[in-house]
Amino acid sequence: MRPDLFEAPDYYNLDELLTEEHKLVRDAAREWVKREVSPIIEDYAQKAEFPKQIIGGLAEIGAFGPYIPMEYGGAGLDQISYGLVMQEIERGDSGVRSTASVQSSLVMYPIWKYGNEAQRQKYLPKLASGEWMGCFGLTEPDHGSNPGGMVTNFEDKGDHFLLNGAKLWISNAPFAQVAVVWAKDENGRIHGLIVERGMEGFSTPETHNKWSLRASATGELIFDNVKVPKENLLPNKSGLGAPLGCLDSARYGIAWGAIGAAMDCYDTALRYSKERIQFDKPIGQFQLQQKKLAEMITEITKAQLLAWRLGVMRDNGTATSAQISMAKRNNVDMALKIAREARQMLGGMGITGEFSIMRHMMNLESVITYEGTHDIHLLITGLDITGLNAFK
Ligand code: TGC
Ligand code: FAD
Repeated sequence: MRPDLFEAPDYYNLDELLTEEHKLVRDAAREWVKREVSPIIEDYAQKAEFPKQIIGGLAEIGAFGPYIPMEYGGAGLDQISYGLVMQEIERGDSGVRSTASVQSSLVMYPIWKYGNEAQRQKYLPKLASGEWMGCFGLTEPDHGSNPGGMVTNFEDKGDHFLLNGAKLWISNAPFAQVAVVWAKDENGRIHGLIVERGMEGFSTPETHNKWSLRASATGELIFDNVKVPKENLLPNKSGLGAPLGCLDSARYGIAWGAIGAAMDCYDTALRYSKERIQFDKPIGQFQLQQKKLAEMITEITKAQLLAWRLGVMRDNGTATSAQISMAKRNNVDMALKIAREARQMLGGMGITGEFSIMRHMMNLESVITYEGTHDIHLLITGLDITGLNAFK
């Protein structure tokens, strides 16, 4: 891959909406991605391997639990800072952002919000430092968009729970020490259980042959009569709303992250359009190429404003789940369209690993599917504005 010459577009001077702390956090993450991710990521994506050596660096830039209080090892930042960190990481690679999203929003968040003090003390500091990595098991082979139908279940055996079932498409599963697993009790009520690597009957086979998120490890979680200690049940929230509450936090981060991928594609195409000569002119001089670039920066700017406003509402506690769905859906779709256009602007070079665009494009096919598909988020908006439920 070529040297990382990324310059972040800020067409509407949106930096003026950020505090000094936001910019410090953002710039530290940006520098780290340039130094530690860009030089290696293409190679790891080609090898279909997660670069484990960056775990310590991710922890240092506050990517593991950005908004988790410092007393538990988190960075204690606000939601805008959290979003900016996700934006910068995904500028490097969506798979690396996935690892951070899962650790923060899907593992640390439920332990912090739904766990008891002993669970917080035991798990959060180790997860914040990256000493332990986590994964989140909600999706099952037969229950993706409708997780409420899950069949993974546990029985109360007196001194422990007995867990059975399987989860599919689980980010970080192949190497995670800790899994937050959603399963039904004997009454069909959904609860979160903390399952640890090494428990008998628990295995995590890796999913191979992905053309997307190749630098992120994905796998299954298989529970074959796993004895889970009773103290590993998350006591403070149950029902489908518990895992969906975690998804709100992760989807918000993705709304920012997708902007990073889009910015990288736009910046690459813009630079290429000034350097590539055809018909004795830089291709950027042709109206068709200018149309593509002008539409890209317009869409990026709109997405930046949407994410920033959502962050403000998250910080003052007024953002709704439906508003988060709108931002996740819009911004990922925006990024995917920009990746496709940018790839065309590079002609044949656009399909190679010399440039990041094709990798972003393939990654975004997962991002538009996970954390609720493009269709599901549209139906959530539809329900919110009409009051009529397409899922029932
Ligand atoms: P429904 O009856 O609407 O809701 C059940 C209960 O949940 C509450 N609720 C929420 N609570 C918090 N946050 C949200 N976003 C919530 N949405 C709903 C709701 O109020 C209700 O509470 P209660 O107290 O009345 O019981 O549920 P439904 O079965 O009709 O399903 C609704 C639907 C389709 C929107 C939902 O199930 C959904 O979002 N499906 C998409 C599934 C999904 O997003 N899976 C993601 C898996 S994790 C993942 O992809 C990680 S990728 C990680 C990475 O690598 O970055
Ligand atoms: P399905 O639910 O089978 O959907 C298939 C199609 O039907 C989609 O187009 C969908 O939009 C459409 N559809 C479904 N229902 C409706 C409806 N009511 N109306 C209209 N259209 C509908 N899950 C986890 O729990 N943890 C993870 O860490 C995780 N990581 C992932 C990593 C990757 C790389 C991928 C690809 C997925 C990951 N997932 C994870 C799973 C992800 O959340 C699911 O793939 C997603 O929710 C969709 O479920 P599904 O794949 O079963 O598709």
